[in-house]
Amino acid sequence: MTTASPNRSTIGGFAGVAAFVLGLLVFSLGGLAPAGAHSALIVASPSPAQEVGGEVTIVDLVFNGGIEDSTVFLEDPNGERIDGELELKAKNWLRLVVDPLETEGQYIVRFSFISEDTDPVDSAYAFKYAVDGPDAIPLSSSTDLLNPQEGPGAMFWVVSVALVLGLALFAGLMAERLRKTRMARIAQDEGSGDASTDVPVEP
Ligand SMILES: [Cu+2]
Repeated sequence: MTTASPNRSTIGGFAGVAAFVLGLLVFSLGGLAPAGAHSALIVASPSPAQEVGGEVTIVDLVFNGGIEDSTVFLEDPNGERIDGELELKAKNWLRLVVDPLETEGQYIVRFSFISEDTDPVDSAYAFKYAVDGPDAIPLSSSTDLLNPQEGPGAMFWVVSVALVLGLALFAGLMAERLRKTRMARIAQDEGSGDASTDVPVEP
């Protein structure tokens, strides 16, 4: 009996290649995911549809990724454009500072930028200004949505590696089990005579 050894290494090799390809797939998907999406608005103050009052001079926009070459301006209830001073408070946080709003009614915040994935994004939302409305609350730098991690977090890699190792282990166990089954069958087929001496001893 000399076929058991090559079969075993063939199965083991196949399992290894399968685990490697799977691992490669998981890692490449993980690497592509964050780069494949536009940076989108996740938090704003005033927020979309919110009614604010008092002295409103600040519009904060926070995105789920980095932004570049940004433009932000307001349109007042008469459709007049209001420009202000634009600050990049963080790589994903824009602050527009304008003169205190006066005209009551709907304001449109228009913003455009180049997304982290190099795509241009052009969007807008509206809020309402009423002198007696509730105060707008500008964002503070303690907001945990600011400065998101670059790419997938550490937990993603830990889970990926564990998954690949688990799959490799499973494939190895299956290969070993298959080998044992096959050898048992061969032993059976060859009868109780000289088969027992031909089957290699378990390592
Ligand atoms: Cu995009």
